[in-house]
Amino acid sequence: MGLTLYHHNSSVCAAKIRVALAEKGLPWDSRLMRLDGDQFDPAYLALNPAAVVPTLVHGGTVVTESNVILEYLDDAFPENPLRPDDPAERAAARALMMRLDDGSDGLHHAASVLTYAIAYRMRLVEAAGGTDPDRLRPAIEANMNPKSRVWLEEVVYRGVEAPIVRTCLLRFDRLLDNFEARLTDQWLTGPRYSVTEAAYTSYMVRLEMLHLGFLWRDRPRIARWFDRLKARPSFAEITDWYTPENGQALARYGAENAARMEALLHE
Ligand SMILES: N[C@@H](CCC(=O)N[C@@H](CS)C(=O)NCC(=O)O)C(=O)O
Repeated sequence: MGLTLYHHNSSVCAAKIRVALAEKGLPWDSRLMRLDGDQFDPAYLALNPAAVVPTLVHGGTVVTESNVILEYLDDAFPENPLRPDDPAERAAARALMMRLDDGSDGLHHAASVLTYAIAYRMRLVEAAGGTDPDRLRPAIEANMNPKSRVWLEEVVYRGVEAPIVRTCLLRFDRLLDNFEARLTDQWLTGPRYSVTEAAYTSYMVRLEMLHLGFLWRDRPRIARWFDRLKARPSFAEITDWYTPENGQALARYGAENAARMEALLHE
């Protein structure tokens, strides 16, 4: 029974699964989504009614929600376990993974806000020929999932000056405080590489691509931990999938906004 993953080039939550599959040494078939409307195809909605990636299909079993997929992989394929053995460390791993989930208070949401505010909004600004809300509104309506529109409209209009951007930056700052304190050991939740690393590496990559690496400039344990993650073969499962266009947009606008983002942190 093979594994099939529906995913996307630059989706941070789909990258989590590719990393875990590589760490566990599991082969899989790729179904790459464009997320340009194909997520609403009835055949895909039957697998994932929320119309998001990732979705894992294993024989007759369909699993959605990236954190649930990570746990499913560990249960279905116990070899090379990713969850810690120790109950306290396992609980800590679960709690950290939940921080990614927690709706509009969560870190996944924060990553989306930062990505749009710094970089991806510029596609819409370019399509609209400027930042005038009356010209941007049709571009937003044509390009964005209605669910995302609720919280991203302000970010598209105001970029990094939207108040929610600072809130999301501080959310990562607090997380990294927690990481720095945990990393007295080699890994975040215990003595071996775990599901916590699989879950967070793609978010670290996104922060770095957006030139937000100043968040760990004074956090040396995080810097060393991130270097160790980069040295693992599974790291390529994040970086190799980015399209050059997405990578260039994140890097270019990240560089342009880096000084302002660092100032926001200290405001
Ligand atoms: N809680 C879900 C979040 C899934 C999610 O938001 N996926 C994003 C990509 S990272 C997506 O598919 N977005 C497409 C859209 O909003 O249209 C999970 O962890 O699987």
